[in-house]
Amino acid sequence: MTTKAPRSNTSTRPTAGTNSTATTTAAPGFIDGLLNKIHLPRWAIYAIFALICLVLLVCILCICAKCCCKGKKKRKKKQDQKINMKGLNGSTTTSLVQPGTDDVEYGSANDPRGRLLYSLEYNASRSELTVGIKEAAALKAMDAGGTSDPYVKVYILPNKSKTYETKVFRKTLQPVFNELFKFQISQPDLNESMMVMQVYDFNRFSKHDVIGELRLQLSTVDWNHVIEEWRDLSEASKFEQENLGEICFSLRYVPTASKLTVVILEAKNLKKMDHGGSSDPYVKVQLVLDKKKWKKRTTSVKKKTLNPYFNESFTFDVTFEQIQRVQLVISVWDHDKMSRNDAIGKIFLGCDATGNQLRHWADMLSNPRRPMAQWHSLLSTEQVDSTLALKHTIKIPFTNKGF
Ligand SMILES: [Ca+2]
Ligand SMILES: [Ca+2]
Repeated sequence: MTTKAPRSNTSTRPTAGTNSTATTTAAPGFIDGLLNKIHLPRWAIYAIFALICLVLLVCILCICAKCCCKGKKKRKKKQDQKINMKGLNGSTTTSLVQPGTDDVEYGSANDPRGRLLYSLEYNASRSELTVGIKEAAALKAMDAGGTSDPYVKVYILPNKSKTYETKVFRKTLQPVFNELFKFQISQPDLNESMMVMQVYDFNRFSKHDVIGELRLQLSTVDWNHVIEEWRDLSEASKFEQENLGEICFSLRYVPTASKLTVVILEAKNLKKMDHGGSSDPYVKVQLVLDKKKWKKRTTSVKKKTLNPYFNESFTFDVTFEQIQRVQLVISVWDHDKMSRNDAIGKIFLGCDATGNQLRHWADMLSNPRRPMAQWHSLLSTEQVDSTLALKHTIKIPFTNKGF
């Protein structure tokens, strides 16, 4: 304590002196006083001062940089929002993964969707039209990572009795399909029909997106030759895609216990069937064996909704032998108190199903004991019924018809 007191006295002395001297010497005097107060060597004080200046400079630079970045981010956010609004199901991640150069492409109205190589051949004596889906090129990327999982649907309008689908090719924009499909159609009908070839992007957990399509008036085709040509895909016409809605259900098969469990989970965007712009949906789960109605169960009715949530489970006894021949028919109905119930849409699964339905069925069979859930787009009842009636199931020798 005693040593400190005189020191403070000596430090005050010069400051008092500066007050009496000229103003020009006031500043150095004051600094000298301060420096004397701090018990550090001069060089250390200068170093600290320099460091403080440096820190301040860095801070100022940081603030400036942040201001600039904010402006950029805002612009980028705007771009991302643009893509999201344009994008279809599940493409939110696309915008996050690949912003920047692709933005222009997403925004433009007539963006290229790719090309399709197809062939057409008509055999008049057999009234048979053979459509070849050869390959596609430069398809539009629909998934995150800049790829698609393309497959092609082929059907004839106005009598859309049969819809064929090619295999799905994973993660490619230039699939080589090389598949042939045959339609029975008379020559007069041919001249009044239109061939539709739609390229879709398969998605495991969401609705499949149309990449593009081709429409051909068959009356304009010269049937004297086999046609084989590349054509640019155009945007799918919204007019014809009657949206009946989608349904999600899970399938589980336990071969050892011979149990097939169907869990009707939910449906969405169902077609409005009632005057109030709504429906009262319920779901019928039906098993068909050898073209005979075999077993049937029904969910509860959900009142006035187009997006019902059911989560209702149904278990059927189906042997391993039967599972290979059975058809699972799932139909969504609108309940009406006063009149007959109307069918909203239908689909069927089984070993002789096609496309998305066949995939779900195959997934179930190849993953025994595991529930496999998937979304399906509903088809018109007429279309499914005609397909079911047309089915020529391969006869497997079967001895025990105990049902
Ligand atoms: Ca996909
Ligand atoms: Ca109703």
